[in-house]
Order: sequence, then C-alpha cells, then structure tokens
Amino acid sequence: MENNKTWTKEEILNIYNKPLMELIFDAATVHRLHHDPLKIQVSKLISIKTGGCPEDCGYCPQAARYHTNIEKNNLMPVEEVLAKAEAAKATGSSRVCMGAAWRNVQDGEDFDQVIEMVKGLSAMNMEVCCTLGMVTENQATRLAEAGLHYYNHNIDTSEEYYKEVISTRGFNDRIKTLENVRKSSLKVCSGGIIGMGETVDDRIGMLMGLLKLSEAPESIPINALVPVEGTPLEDQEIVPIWDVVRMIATTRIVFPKSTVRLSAGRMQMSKEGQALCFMAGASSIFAGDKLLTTPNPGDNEDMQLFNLLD
Ligand code: SAM
Ligand code: DTB
Ligand code: SF4
Repeated sequence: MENNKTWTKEEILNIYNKPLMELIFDAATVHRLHHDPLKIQVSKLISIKTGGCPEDCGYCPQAARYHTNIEKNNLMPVEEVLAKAEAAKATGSSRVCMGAAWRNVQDGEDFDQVIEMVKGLSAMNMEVCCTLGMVTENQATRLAEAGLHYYNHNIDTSEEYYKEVISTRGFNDRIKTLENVRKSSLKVCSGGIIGMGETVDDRIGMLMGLLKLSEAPESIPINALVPVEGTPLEDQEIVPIWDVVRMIATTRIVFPKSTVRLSAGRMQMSKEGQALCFMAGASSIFAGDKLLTTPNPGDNEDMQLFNLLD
C-alpha cells in the first residue's frame, strides 16, 4: 500500500496533541473517506507454539528467561488449529492469526507443519495471518504460495526506545523482515505497543518508523501493554485510555487506508473507551477469551459491545 504523503515528526506530534474532540473528529472524517465506519473486522489469535522463546522482549510473557505463569507448548497439531479456526469462524471471525514464540522461522519439519496449517485454513475460506518471528524472503514466498494473506511483525516502538525494551535483536532486524515480507506477495501487518514507559515522542517515532518502510502496512495493530507478572515491565501502570484513543486517531490520520487494529489491552478498557477507539478509526479487534497467553474480553462481552453499538 503506497505511503501517499510525506510527514514530518512535528506535524504528527501536532496531530497527537490536538484537543481530543478535534482529534477524534478529524480521525473519524479520514476514516469515513476510506472505510465503512460500521464494519469491525474480527480476527482470532491462535498460539500455535507457546513460550520458551530465546528473545528478551521486556513485555513478553513467552520469553524463556522470565518466570511467568504460562503453559508452554510445542507446535500444535494441524487438526487442532483447524478445529479452533472452525469454532472461531462460527462465532464471526473472518481471519485467523497464528502466533509462534520463535526468534525466527527455521526451515524444516516445524515450518512444513505451519505450511500445512496455512493451506488448511485458506481452504476454509478464512483469511490467514502468521506471526512467527524473523523470516527470509524465501520463507515469506513459501508462506504466500501456501495461501497466507498477512504476515505480522511489529516494530513495537521508536528505534531509540527499542533498545530499552529488547536487547537480543535490533530495530533494523525487524525492518529487514518487514522488507522481506514486502518482497513476497504477502500483506504486511505491523504496529506496536504503548504503555511501556515510552514518551509521546517515541510513539510518534514508531509511526515515523512505519512511514520509512517502502510501503505502508496494510494493517497496523495498536497494543496497550498487558503488564505480566515476571516480565521486566510487570509494574508498568495501565496506559490511560485517552492515550490509546490519541494513538489510534493519529495512526488513522497518518495511514488513511490501512486497517488500524485495537489489539492487546482491551480487558483493561471500558466499553465506552473501546467505542471511542472505533470512533477514532480502529476497525478491527482480536476475538476470543485469550490473546496468545493473556485474557481477552471473550465472545459474549464483544457480542454485547457490538449490540450496543448497532
Ligand atoms: N515471536 C513473534 C514476534 O516477536 O514477532 C510473534 C509473537 S509476539 C508475542 C507478537 C507481538 O505481540 C509482539 O511484537 C508485541 O507487539 C505483542 N505483545 C507481546 N506481549 C505483549 C504484552 N504483554 N502486551 C501487549 N502486547 C504484547
Ligand atoms: C499483535 O500486535 N498483538 C497480538 C498479535 N499481534 C500477535 C499479540 C498480543 C499478545 C499479548 C500478550 C499475550 O497474550 O501473550
Ligand atoms: Fe519471543 Fe516474540 Fe515474545 Fe519477543 S515477543 S519474547 S520474539 S515470542
């Protein structure tokens, strides 16, 4: 997707800091030009390989080096993934996103098994997304040929703040994978997390990072940190909903055609807060009572929310 305007950091900062009602109005206006404001796309996350990751991402409960209370699992059998996807399809999910706690994809048996999952899911007429860590151009192409639609790989924060949160790989490794994905026919899903102790400048820096990609991501997840006991960020305060709304609105204005996803952190948001996020241009969520390892509102709560907004 083309980046059709050049932005300076100051311009984006001025948008972020606008009076909130102006900001939401501007974002809603841009949203309506390119998207149906009544449609919220729903994706189901499936953690196909949980925990034991060699990386040290400070927010992540799946890093092997932190002592968190999660159930670790080897790669899930293909049939189990397909059964979970079938159930999610029945409750309204149009896309399945498979996450693996890997540093990178390694060619071999496990990758072959993921390829089978992708084939099976796309045969069910669902959109399919994967987030498996770093990939080469060749691996991205294999995934695309198996029927994958999107690859998720977040830049998470600004280049400057990245080093404060992760030491086992650099910001440029993330960019490299995103460019590898872009060279295949896959669509790119990339965004980040707020509430990790970063400054507003870092939040804008993250958007600048996405603008530097050769093309804008088709999908941009905005996660509010879910502080997990045992991780270095366990004591972070829950990010105020106002910051989430500002971040979503700013992302919507800077990337008018991309889908902005209100991702992790909805357990800590009221229905009114989430409604403001939709007004500000978010048009996608993750469904189900679990994200990868942490709780999510679940189908009943979301049904209530959608009924209220209908
Ligand atoms: N291992 C792969 C990777 O790092 O790309 C894929 C899975 S990883 C869990 C996917 C994304 O989940 C991370 O990039 C991060 O943005 C998000 N994430 C992980 N833990 C989180 C948390 N506690 N709160 C919010 N978002 C989180
Ligand atoms: C994204 O940006 N958020 C999702 C998905 N992409 C893979 C993951 C959120 C994970 C939250 C922490 C957990 O449940 O482990
Ligand atoms: Fe591993 Fe991904 Fe978690 Fe980082 S975010 S520790 S790479 S699973």
